Amino acid sequence: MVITRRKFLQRSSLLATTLATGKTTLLNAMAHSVPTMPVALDVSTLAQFVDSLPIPEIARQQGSRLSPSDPKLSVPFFRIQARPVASKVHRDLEPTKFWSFGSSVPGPTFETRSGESLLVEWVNALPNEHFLPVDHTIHGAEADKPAVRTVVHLHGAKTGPESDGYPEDWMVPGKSSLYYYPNQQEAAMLWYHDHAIGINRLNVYAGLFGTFFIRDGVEEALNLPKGKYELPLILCDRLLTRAGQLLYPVSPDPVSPWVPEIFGNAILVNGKLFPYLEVEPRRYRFRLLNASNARFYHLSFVNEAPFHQIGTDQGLLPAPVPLTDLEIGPGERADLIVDFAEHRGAQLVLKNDAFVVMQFRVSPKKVTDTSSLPPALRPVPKIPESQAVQTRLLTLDEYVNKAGNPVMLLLNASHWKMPVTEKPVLGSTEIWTLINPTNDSHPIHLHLVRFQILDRQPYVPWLYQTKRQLQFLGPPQAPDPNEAGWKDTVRADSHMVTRIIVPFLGFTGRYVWHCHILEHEDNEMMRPYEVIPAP
Ligand SMILES: [Cu+2]
Repeated sequence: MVITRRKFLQRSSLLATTLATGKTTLLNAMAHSVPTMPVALDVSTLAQFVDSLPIPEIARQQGSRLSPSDPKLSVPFFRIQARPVASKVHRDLEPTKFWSFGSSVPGPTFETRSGESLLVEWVNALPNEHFLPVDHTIHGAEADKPAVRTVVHLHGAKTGPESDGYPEDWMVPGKSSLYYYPNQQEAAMLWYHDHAIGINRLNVYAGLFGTFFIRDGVEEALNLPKGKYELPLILCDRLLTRAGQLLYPVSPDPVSPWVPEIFGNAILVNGKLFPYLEVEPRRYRFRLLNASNARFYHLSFVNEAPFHQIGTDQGLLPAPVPLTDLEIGPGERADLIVDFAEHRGAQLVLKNDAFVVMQFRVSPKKVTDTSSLPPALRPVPKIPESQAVQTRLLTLDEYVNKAGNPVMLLLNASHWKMPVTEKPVLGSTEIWTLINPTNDSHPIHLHLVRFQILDRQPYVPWLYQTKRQLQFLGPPQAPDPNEAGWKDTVRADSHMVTRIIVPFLGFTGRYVWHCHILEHEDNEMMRPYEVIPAP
């Protein structure tokens, strides 16, 4: 795995990272433009492992409605409100003001089965003013637009375009949208989050996200740990003030407060800082989601305890992959099995490089574990490259000002509003070749579809930028073993060409693809694409 300097810095420290990159960050903001900006919390002063890990509540069905696809059927109906909440992230901090789809952050978890559709009325019950710094120079967030807008995207879902949360389909406070999720897809951990154009980074940072599980018989037949032995671990980092409130950094330019990335001083797991979880000495299944705006995590146990990854963004891997550490980028998910049987009576600390994330307290009492970790999980037939009818070469572009600070990012040098150029045919398979000349690793997400990673290959960026010549500096590298399943978000590493193979199935219509570093996405590393009917 290639680790770029920027990525190393992202991983290596918390607040210090934003200082070390020399970009427009909190330090600049504090030094130059906002003398009254609150002081960031020194998290090392807080006691660790004093709060137990919260588990988000399960979303509660509110009756049934007629199915939009078959009016003879009625389907479960949910009504979920985005609204302000206050939630304690640590015993010794005042409640933090968030926006959430539930009573705390993350919002409620949906539990559903493959092929069982449902309806959600997403309600905007937020106030009319934003509590985080909106940048009106950013496309879609101009001063004539309402400050508070939201639209919900279910990340990883095969959903019709009218229910996919197109970034311009936002609603203002007091309005709602009825979305239909057919769930015609394999078991996986999806997640819902805000996707409003130009302010998505602020709305997700405020807390507008939650998870959505699809189950199926293949998964159930494996006898994996379930019930209280299967838990979500939702990671997000936040910059907290001494008063325990959210701080979103701003640039030194008061007209354009956008910053290219943010890194918090606090890593929250299911909304808590340094939580602990009491576990039995047996197997657990942890469904990990990186819901952070920009942070890549590099996770391991302090005692280097081994574990297995059994699934990725879009469901089960062909076979468990043994690991002692795991990298997970923004938007990605990892399905993990940790067996605590060998650790009776021990306390295992999960860390992100040098930084403590959470603690597992293993009971000394012997238990019988009836779950299994089968050697084979679900076949993932490799899509042959010959199946692709089209190959698209797409660049990931960063633009800097005279001081070398990023001011905008684009996909294929194209703004959001430019005509749609990617128009795959429904039912066809394409190869998307992501050419990354920047110093960042960008997690690229395509809506609607699942795909497989073909390879990554180092290349000479300047030759491609000046002469459109792809000269490679080494052989193509196969995806990591824990990426060799169905994905919906792929790490496009710095100075690498990353190729994915994508069957476009399910629906025709307008969707988006974008970088899942939300600061990039908002400014404008996002493009529409359109699935067109077969001729
Ligand atoms: Cu990016």
